[in-house]
Amino acid sequence: MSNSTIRQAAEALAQARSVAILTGAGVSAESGVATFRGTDGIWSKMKPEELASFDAFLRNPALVWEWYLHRKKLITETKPNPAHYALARLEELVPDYTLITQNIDDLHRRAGSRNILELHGNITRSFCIDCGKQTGDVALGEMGELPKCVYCGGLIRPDVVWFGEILPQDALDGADRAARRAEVFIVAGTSNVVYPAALLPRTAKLNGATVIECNIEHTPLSEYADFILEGKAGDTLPQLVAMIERTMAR
Ligand code: BV8
Ligand code: ZN
Repeated sequence: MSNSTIRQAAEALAQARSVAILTGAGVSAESGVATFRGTDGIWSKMKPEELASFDAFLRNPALVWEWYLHRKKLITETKPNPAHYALARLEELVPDYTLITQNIDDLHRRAGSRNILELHGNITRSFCIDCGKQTGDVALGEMGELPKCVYCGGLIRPDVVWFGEILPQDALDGADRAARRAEVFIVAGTSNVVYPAALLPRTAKLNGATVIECNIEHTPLSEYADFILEGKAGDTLPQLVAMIERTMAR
């Protein structure tokens, strides 16, 4: 990634009143949270249909819970990385800032980001499939019994959006509005293949935004991006924010 690219991207951001960001699993990769489609991605070992769908859950709730509890344990033991902190710092520099994430690992919130739209839910939350009541932490019983709702005895599921499920309407509407008004739209650490999240950068572009892509490889969005910051988000995002602070200080 050339210095001039990052400097021009920083200039665009320093002048922007309204900025939106879409993050994916790549932003959490340096925290040790496996991505989805990379060589060591979660689903290289399993298929999404096997685990991240409501049918899969009804077919084998214990297996799906085992997978989520395993991921939840890994996520609890990890911590935000410089990419998360850079995005939390950027929020302090920009008047109108929206962080839209596909990630369910809660690391943006733990890094101090505040205006977060979670498109695919959050692994730290669960709810009852019968009465909808939210529940906090859950665990499988000693004998592997499934977590049941204290209010109605219904089965509890992770509060994440599975394939074939609609996204939370308020988060999606908020993300669409943020994309439409953004002067700069940053897409960081996502393969841009999961819809409808992958529509957001295109919506921003169509509405006149400057699009900045941060990734270690090219994606289907790259041809639309105005600036491509090639490299690890844990390196490129802190450099970008430092450059913006220098630009603003001038
Ligand atoms: C819906 C929660 C409909 C669970 C997730 C055919 C064409 C188009 C669409 C579809 C289709 N068939 C089906 C669909 C719809 C489907 C979809 O998009 N499928 C795709 C796979 C083709 N979408 C859905 O089903 C959505 N719902 O459409 O509902 C509907 C409508 C009306 C009524 C009823 C239903 C629901 C989608 C949400 C699924 N849930 N997660 C969980 O996490 O367990 S998706 C899952 O993928 C994660 O949320 C993840 O975040 C997301 C996207 O993946 P990425 O984040 O991009 O991660 P990935 O590994 O792919 O990429 C990582 C990137 O980071 C890479 O580019 C890599 O290069 C880069 N990277 C790696 N390291 C670094 C890095 N970059 C920077 N620094 C690094 N260090
Ligand atoms: Zn219930």
